[in-house]
Amino acid sequence: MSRIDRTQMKLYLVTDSTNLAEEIFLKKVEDALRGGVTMLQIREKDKSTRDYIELAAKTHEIAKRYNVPLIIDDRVDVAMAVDAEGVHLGQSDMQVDKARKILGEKKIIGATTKTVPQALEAYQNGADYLGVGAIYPTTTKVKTVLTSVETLTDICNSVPIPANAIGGLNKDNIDVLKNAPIAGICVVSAIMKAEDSYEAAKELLKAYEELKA
Ligand code: TZP
Ligand code: MG
Repeated sequence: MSRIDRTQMKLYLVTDSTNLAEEIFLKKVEDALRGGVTMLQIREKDKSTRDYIELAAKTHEIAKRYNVPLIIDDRVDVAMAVDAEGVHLGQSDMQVDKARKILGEKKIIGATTKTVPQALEAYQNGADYLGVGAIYPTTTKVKTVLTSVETLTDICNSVPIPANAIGGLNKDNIDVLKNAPIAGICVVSAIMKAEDSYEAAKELLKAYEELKA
């Protein structure tokens, strides 16, 4: 059973509400969805559980209008509380098999993997997709190590589930991904920090589609 379609991974936006008023944050998310974002993850590291749930619920209402799945970063409980479409788990978060037990068969589970053994483990434990990176240095995630395009390619080829690339990506530097068998790109700053998130999403999607044409 497939909980996710490869084409939904094309342009994956991971949000960051740091320094943004809620109203501006939600507008940016909606602008990005209008611009063509195909999958959305809310990622909050500093919020209380209650505030995370409240913002996730509001974000989910918007995502539903665009028929885009909302994935919750790190937190299986928050995903359940807002009935999000899924959760994204890193190597220090809840194990994929444990999350699968809690969430059941219908929810999407994504996993961050940096090596082929991690990718195989995530797949065998029930992950639906993989996030791989950082491809370029990023200020969004501190202490992340870089992943080469070669390792990214090996990961994509090691499992039947879709994988996307993340980390410092923008419309002008994705050429390195031309031959990598990824399902899409994942960005934070390129959309969240853009003056116009609608234009930024539109241009990124166009750049990615041209790259892979
Ligand atoms: N995981 C690896 S890099 C990264 C995450 C969450 C952050 C990517 O953010 P940006 O702003 O697109 O570089
Ligand atoms: Mg995490």
